[in-house]
Amino acid sequence: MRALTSLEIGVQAPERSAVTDAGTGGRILLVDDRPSSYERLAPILAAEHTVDVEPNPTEALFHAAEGNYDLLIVSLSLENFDGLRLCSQARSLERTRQIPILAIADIDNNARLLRGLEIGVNDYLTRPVDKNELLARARTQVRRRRYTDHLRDNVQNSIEAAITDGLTGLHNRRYMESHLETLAEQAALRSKPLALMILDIDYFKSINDNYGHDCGDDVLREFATRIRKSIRGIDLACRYGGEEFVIVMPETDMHVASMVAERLRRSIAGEPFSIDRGNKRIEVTISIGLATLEKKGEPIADVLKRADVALYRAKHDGRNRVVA
Ligand code: GH3
Ligand code: MG
Ligand code: MG
Ligand code: MG
Repeated sequence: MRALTSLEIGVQAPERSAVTDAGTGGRILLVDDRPSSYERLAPILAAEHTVDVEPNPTEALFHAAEGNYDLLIVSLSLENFDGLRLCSQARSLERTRQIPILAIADIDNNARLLRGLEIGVNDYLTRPVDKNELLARARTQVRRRRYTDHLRDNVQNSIEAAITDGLTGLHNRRYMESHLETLAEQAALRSKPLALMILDIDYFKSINDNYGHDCGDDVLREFATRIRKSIRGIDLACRYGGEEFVIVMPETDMHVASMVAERLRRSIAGEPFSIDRGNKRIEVTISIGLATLEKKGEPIADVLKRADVALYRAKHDGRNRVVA
């Protein structure tokens, strides 16, 4: 990869200026191959933003995809390349699609400007570029970019929060229930087995009573960690409620599921939980109820019900055991 030319022309990241502190200073990639042009524009922009200049459009696209830019400023009158084509490519690539583009056109290029707006250029300037107009338009695009990033992060966080159990980081019951039916349908469609287990910590109430609720929470977290370590990527684990967890295992028959459940049960009983930064060693056992999809089209709720009945028997028969 070719080094960017920003340093060659003496444009560097500005000191933290008032504008940068206010959060509007962005990272700008200026795609321009005429020294007379970028040697004037880059220093203007550098007063408020971090500016890189790239005269080569192919390189520019590469940098735009890798460089975490807030704004592309593209000269439409490049010597050896169509600036519009660059804009169009930036709009079609996944990694550059969301970066705002500010086009700079020669004044007689009206048709091309319209074409640019159709392609998805966000705003434009015509030469000769007015300093304050350049700054104002760049600032607006950077601000908008920051705002949409912020919105997107918020949406992603809310989605995460809605499907995750806050204590253990496993999926929550809602997520599990919205995916169970699909997993069952996929299994039926591909004639693959599907196993489901419900795990319940034995006498968890006494753990709370003996060590306190916070230690109880630590036990739940540690249990979740051990579950995570013992399942495959295609398995789905969730905290179903309180101290009860569900693991769904696609492409797993009863024989294999029993082995997985038994191994997990033994590993929990065999290695006391280290809680309170190792201060406490708490012995934990679990009971597991196991069931598999019996026939195509069977409602997954029936499988869940059978696993629950099996769990009840495991408890009734003395706990610390797997019942299918
Ligand atoms: P069993 O062997 O029959 O399962 O007995 P148990 O004590 O584990 O079952 P029970 O359902 O009587 O008690 C479950 C306890 O789990 C009661 C409840 O206070 C506790 N619990 C539920 N959610 C949490 C939690 O998020 N944190 C902690 N620390 N305790 C919880
Ligand atoms: Mg119970
Ligand atoms: Mg319990
Ligand atoms: Mg329970």
